[in-house]
Amino acid sequence: MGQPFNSEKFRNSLVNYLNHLGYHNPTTSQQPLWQAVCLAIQDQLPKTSPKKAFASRHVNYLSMEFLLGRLTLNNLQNLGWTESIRNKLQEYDVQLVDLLECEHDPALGNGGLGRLAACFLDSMASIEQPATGYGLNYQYGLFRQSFTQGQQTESADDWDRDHYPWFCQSPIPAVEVGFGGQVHSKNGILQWIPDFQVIGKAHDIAIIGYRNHHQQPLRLWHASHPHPFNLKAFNLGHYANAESNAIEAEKITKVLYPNDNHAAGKRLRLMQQYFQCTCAITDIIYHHRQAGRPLAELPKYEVIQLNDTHPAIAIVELLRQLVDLYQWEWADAWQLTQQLFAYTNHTLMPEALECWDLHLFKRLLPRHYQLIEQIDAWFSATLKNHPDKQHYKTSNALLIKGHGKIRMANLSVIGSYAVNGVAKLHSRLVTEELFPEYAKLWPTKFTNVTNGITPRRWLLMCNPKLAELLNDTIGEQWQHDLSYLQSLENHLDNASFLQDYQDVKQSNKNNLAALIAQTTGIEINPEAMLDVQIKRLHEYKRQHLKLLHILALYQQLKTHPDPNLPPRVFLFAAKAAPGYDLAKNIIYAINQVAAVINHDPAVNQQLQIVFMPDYRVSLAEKIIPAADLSEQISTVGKEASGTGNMKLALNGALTVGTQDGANIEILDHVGAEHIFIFGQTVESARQLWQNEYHPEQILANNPQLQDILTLLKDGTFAQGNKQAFKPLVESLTTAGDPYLVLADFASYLDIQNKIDVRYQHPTTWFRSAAINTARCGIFSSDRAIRDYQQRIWLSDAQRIKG
Ligand code: CJB
Repeated sequence: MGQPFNSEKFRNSLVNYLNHLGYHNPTTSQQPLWQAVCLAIQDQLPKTSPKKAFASRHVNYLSMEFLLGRLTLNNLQNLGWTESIRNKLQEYDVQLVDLLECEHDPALGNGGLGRLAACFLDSMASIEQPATGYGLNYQYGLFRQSFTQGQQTESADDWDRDHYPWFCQSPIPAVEVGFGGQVHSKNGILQWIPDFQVIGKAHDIAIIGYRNHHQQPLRLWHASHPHPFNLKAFNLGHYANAESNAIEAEKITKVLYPNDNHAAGKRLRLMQQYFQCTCAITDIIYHHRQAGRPLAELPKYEVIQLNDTHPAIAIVELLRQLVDLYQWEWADAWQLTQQLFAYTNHTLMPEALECWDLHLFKRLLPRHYQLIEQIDAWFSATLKNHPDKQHYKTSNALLIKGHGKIRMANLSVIGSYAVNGVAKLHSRLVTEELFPEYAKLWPTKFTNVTNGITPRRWLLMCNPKLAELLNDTIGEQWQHDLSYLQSLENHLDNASFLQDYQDVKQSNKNNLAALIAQTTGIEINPEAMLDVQIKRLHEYKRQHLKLLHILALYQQLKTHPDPNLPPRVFLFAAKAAPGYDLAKNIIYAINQVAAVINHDPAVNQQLQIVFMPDYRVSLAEKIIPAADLSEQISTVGKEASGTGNMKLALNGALTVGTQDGANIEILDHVGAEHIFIFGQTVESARQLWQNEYHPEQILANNPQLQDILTLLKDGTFAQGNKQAFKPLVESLTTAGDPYLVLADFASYLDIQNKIDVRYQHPTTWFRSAAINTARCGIFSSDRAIRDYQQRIWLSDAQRIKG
């Protein structure tokens, strides 16, 4: 049930805010009007949620990233106020859709990991799992991307956090956070005296549950200096020095690191992590004590869920606060710590597993370093009677002094009572490949929770036409429990339902076609199959495999025109980390190939390529409802789960995918007839890697592949420049093709031919699409949160091992 909306109060607040912003009527320029509307809505929100008795512990979700996307429509929809506001604004001749475009996406995350955190907040508020999200209030979010002659260029993403209207006042005490300095011993008591102090201030965003009058905070911390201006230095004429402390402190929450699945190992990043964790731990303890509860009861009421290893230093910070500030015995403090933390692993990629340089760490956090040595010693002691003691110690220690490294994943496993992967396959590989020894030592610690997506944003909000069709066909219950989509199965033989389903897709494609024309100038054929690959640009995600497919079609059509080949639009959207040269070369290659193919009348009736710049949540919301085919073609074993795969399948795109991550579970649910699976299995890939994979042999035996690589090497797509795509070509050949692109090429082409055939039969195609919608209810993040409750967050006695 939605909350009651007070139209009169809204009008008064709106006028007041506009006056305050210096405008005198609601038909004023859109940006301030949007702000005033959001503030006027906030005025009607209750300041706190009604108190209820909750069975589950309070969850503290620690994440360096929350990729929220725009909040305005999401909030309106969850409150049930969209129509009221739409109508109210129409009285002033203002269209809600136009106003919503004023909101700049809060892009405080890179990709899947940050977006998952945002979906989980929505679900926790909607199913009333008490929770607080803890993160950073970055001044600049993920960079904005544009293309200059086909190459990615980046610019700073200033989302104007100081005027973001969805922040609300939070009466939370500021937190002091220290860095550097020395540890002194005084009367046998160790005392850390940092040499640089910053202040953390909290900014809350209310996360509004779906039609349940419930809201809870996402608490984002902002760093500043307690004495930002040094008058003495200024008076002496040292103008730059006068503000150097402020600059140093504010640097901490200046910008989001733009790496996805890659740890850069920078000092500032460690400062960010420590800053965030100290603020969160201090806040958690503060609220616990405010409630009159003894510290020893923390694990009875609280859980701290670590979203990957980025906030793992929180484990050591809690230990430090207990030992140093509250004078606990080390062993007691460590025992409590281990009962409080749970760790979600999101990747097996070695370059993404964070290892801190020991010297850097020790200089920045000398007290924490000592505590890490003690944890390491504790771990060694637990192995005292183990038959394979030495091997376990060397392969599992969190400190490897010989290499001068601290391994954060090891710290996370040792310091947590639960560890989970994010899809069945991934969780199996976590125990088999990443942490085999830990899994033997502590088998009950490890579990799986398959990821999920919020159906509010990823269906109800982004695909209103499909939502309406679902309401008309099966009623509205699916909005509260996505498993109700199953009842669509009863309508799959109803020709008029399938026609309506197809019409919704076509209408969404027409809308997207208009947006593509507006943003790129390319007029796509909206009747063509829309084949989309939208995700971060990474070799393991294999946008270059898609490119090879396009080149195969191009060459085939050039040499043997085939009017029966159904037209396709290949749509890419992806950002490459600014320092990831090969990923940028792949973007460049796709753009250059697009420029040639889109202008070649011999092929452009059947092949069109669009690379939409600046992929972000609000763009995903427009692409996903329109997609026919969802490309989920990662190298097996590399994509922990994927969540774009779930969003696309739910919205009726058929998946072409490898047996990787959650693709496998999508296959299990939708059935093999309604998905296109190809390529190596984890086992066959493992064998290839173990027996020295030879891509050159594949190439030698495949003339089509040779021709395609020649096209990339002979300057066809780069005005004669033969070097333009050298990094890409080398990665597939001389560099040994580590992501098995050539190994999967033939199988990929084969499945794509089958897809072409299937697409020529719309009735079968759209029946499969509707089946995907009907059978993807399981991928709701509400279900994922319930799994966390059952498998991880409930107390030991209540927990069911998954
Ligand atoms: N993931 O987005 C990131 N960044 C990382 O640094 C590590 C992993 C992704 O997390 C998603 C949420 O669990 C997964 O679906 C995805 O496979 C993984 O790459």
